[in-house]
Amino acid sequence: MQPHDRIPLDDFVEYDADEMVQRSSEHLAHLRRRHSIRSFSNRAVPQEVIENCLLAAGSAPSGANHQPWHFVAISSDEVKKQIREHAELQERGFYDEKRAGEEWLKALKPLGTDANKPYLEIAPWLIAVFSKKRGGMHDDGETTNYYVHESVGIATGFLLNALHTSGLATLTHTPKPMSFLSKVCGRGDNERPYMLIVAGYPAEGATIPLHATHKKSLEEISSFL
Ligand code: IYR
Repeated sequence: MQPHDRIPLDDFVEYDADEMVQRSSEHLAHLRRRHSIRSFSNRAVPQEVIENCLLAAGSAPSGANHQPWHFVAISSDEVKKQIREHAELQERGFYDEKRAGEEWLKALKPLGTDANKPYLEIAPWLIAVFSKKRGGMHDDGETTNYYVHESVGIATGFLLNALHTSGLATLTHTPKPMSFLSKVCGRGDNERPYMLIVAGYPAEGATIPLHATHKKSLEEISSFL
C-alpha cells in the first residue's frame, strides 16, 4: 500500500429521512446541554476518557491531513498550580488594570467572570491545545501546514463535543496572553498555544449565566437559498 492508493469507503452509515430528522434533533438537544461552567468538582476522571476524547479530536479534518495540533493533558497538581498562577497574573492585568478596555469588560459583565481562576487547580483535567505552523504529517519541523487555524478550531470543536458526550463539563479558557502555556507545558517555538480547555464534573450547585443560554435563532444565523 502506498499513501496515494485508494480504499473503499466502507464505514459510512446511511439512515432513512425520518431517522435522520430524529437523530439530528436528538443531537441538537444533546449539544444544547453543553454549557461552559466555571465551578468544577475535584472528582477524578479516568485518563482513558481523556485519551479517547483526544483521539476523537485527532480525527478532525485538517489541511492536507497534516493534523497541525498538539494536546497537552494535565492532571498534575503541580502543573495545574503553575497554570493557575500564570493565568491569574495575566487576567489581573486584563480585568483589574483594564488592559481589556471598557467595551470588552462591558461585554463580559453578564458572564460574571473575573481574574480569579480557582477551577484551573480544582478541575481534574486541563487540556492545552497547541497549533503548529510547520511539520506536516510526520512532524519534520519543516513542511508547511495549511489552514492551521481552521484545522485546530475544528479539532477543538470535536474535542469539546467528545468531552461533553463522554459526560464531562467543559470550559474554553483563553488567558490573554497565553504564551506562558508553551513554557509550562514544555512545548517549543514551532507551536502556538491555541486554547486551554478545562474538563471535569460540575461542582455541587454549579450555576451558569443566563446570558450564555440565549442562542441566536435559525433565522438569525442562517439563510437558505
Ligand atoms: N480570558 C478572560 C476573559 C474572557 C474573554 C472572553 I471573549 C470570554 O468569553 C470569557 C472570558 C477570562 O477567562 O476571564
